[in-house]
Amino acid sequence: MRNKLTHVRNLGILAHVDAGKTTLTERILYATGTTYKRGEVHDGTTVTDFDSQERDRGITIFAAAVSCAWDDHWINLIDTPGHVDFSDEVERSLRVLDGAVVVFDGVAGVEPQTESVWRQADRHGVPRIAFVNKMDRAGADLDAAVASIRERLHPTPLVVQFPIGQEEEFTGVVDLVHMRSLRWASDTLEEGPVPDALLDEARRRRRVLEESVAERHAGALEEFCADAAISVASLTAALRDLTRSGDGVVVLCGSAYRNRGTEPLLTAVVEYLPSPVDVSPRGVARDRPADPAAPFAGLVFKVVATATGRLTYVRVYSGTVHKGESVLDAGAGRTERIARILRVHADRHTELTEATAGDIVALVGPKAARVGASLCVPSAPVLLEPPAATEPVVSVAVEARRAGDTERLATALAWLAEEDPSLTVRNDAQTGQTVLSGMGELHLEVAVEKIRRSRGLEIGVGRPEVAYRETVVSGVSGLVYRHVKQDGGAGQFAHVVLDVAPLPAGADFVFRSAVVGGRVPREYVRAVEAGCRDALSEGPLGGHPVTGLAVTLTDGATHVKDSSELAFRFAGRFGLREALRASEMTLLEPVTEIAVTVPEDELGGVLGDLAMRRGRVTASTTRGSTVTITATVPLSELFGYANRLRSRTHGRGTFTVRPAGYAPTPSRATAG
Ligand SMILES: Nc1nc2c(ncn2[C@@H]2O[C@H](COP(=O)(O)OP(=O)(O)OP(=O)(O)O)[C@@H](O)[C@H]2O)c(=O)[nH]1
Ligand SMILES: [Mg+2]
Repeated sequence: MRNKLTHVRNLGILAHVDAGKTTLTERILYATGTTYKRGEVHDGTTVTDFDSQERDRGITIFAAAVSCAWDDHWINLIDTPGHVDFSDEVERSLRVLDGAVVVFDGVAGVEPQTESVWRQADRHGVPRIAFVNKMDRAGADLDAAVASIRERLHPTPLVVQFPIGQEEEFTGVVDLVHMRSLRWASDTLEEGPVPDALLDEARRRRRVLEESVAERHAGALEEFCADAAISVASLTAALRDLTRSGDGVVVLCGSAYRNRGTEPLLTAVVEYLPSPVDVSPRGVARDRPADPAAPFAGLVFKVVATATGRLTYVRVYSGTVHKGESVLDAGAGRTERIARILRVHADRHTELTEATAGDIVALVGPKAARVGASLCVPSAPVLLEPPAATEPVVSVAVEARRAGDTERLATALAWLAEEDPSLTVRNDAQTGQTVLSGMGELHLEVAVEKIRRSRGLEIGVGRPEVAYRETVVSGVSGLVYRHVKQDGGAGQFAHVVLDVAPLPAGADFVFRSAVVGGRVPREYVRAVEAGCRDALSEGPLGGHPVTGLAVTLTDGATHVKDSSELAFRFAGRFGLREALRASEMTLLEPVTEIAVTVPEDELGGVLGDLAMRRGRVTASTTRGSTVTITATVPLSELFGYANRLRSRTHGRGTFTVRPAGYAPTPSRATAG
């Protein structure tokens, strides 16, 4: 069964923090007979939240892989974290998945981080199914959730179910494709006819579904016009096509916690989401199909240190790899030996003798292959597109409390950064401190705690600081820079004239050449551009990275003997450095969009506090007696906000944050 590629599904579970991803994963494992008891997040007993910090904090931090079988299909599933600080972990998973189930809170609808992961999935072209969860909660409303999906995420929702009963009484769903009821009595699923009382509603909703499908699917439209209805087979086929093309999103509902809705969701995964043969991996040549007989190629998307040793997680895209073989890390040009191949089940593993196209496995043996590495047969190397890494925005200084531990801490930090490319470690030349940078306060806190727990080190941690950038407010034109060394021996001669101008917010760097008459040969122009990029790493205000500028090379001169690419690269670098010193620059700081939900009576205090944190309120929505405030707040002002909000609202307020780019700092921050 496992080898039939069309019967494999590689999917991720994605959503905002707390939507119920881990609980749903737990129920999927239970429904498929993979586990025999149902774990709970709040008891710290789930399969995929196995890390001690995940259990203590009640949130997912690391993406965990599990596999299960359903209806003659093999499903490899990755439970991802929902907290924004771990969005790089989601990005790495999305890179190797063929489909996803996006979980929505039936009360809250689309939440900020769901919107972010939705966009991530859009970028990767990953087909999705929507699961509106928590239908047992007071205030859960499928139609409202679907409306928010339509408004905020812009797909065409194809709603194939509606709930039977609300809150405590939520006992099942009407399946609009097969026009039947599915009810759960304790843990068993009972199929039956649509209850009389719901028949009209079911017919109306089926009609809406048929119309939405017919509008977007030529085959279904033809049938709809001819017969004024669409058969079950055609409807299913059309839903599959629309899901895979991204023209529609099938919506189901249920309650993971109460174990309602899992089985139909699994059936939808098998019916609608693509198999490895239906998707083309980016970067793989056409002659490298998802076929076990093709030459082997796979992408490393996760590296973890465990008691078993270094585990290298690989998505196999083509061919077959066997235990004991040597493979090529194509980017690094290094050969790695595969000692063992493991099927991963969260923190447990089973040994395999081979892995084939479509598989997600962990390898033991590779010593140096990093996240993003392409592994392949040495005779047919191929480079696969690595997952994108995000620039860290928050840093803390870390030091070993015991002088003798410095070396061990350095080793542990290096390991962390290898496992998680969104963490970086560097030594600050000025202060001599070791600086750990990451995506947010929680990200760094988790990282440090991980070292404490796994290595038993005592670590001192400094105050968090944000990563500033610099940008051009008004530039210069006609800046002349001459790089000349002609004092005997091989000389250097490069002469450039540069214009510098600001770009609109969000744009990074543009380089143009306006040199006429071949006064600077093309290879030297490229060298000037490379030099300018070198100069962007340290701005004149405080040595921060420079962004948001256009540089134009307007003129230059060469020397017959002494000009070289190196000389022009220097000229570009020092020329732009001088131009930036002459330009009006400003400091940029990372800003976030924060959504705070509080009871109405706490609103005043929360607004006052946000104002003190330089927050700018952009929206406010009231729902019953709670208010949600959306505001733009500099990241540096949000350190410690979680505790502050908790104490101010006596634990009744919640908030979510997501990155909103960079904005100019007020002058007081510039001074510091
Ligand atoms: N009432 C209700 N609660 C649920 C349901 N599903 C999950 N929960 C609860 O919601 C909380 C969060 O669930 P998780 O499964 O940890 O959510 P998650 O999406 O994995 O969260 P992160 O991994 O931290 O992003 C837990 O307390 C669950 O018991 C549901 O269907 N109904
Ligand atoms: Mg989770």
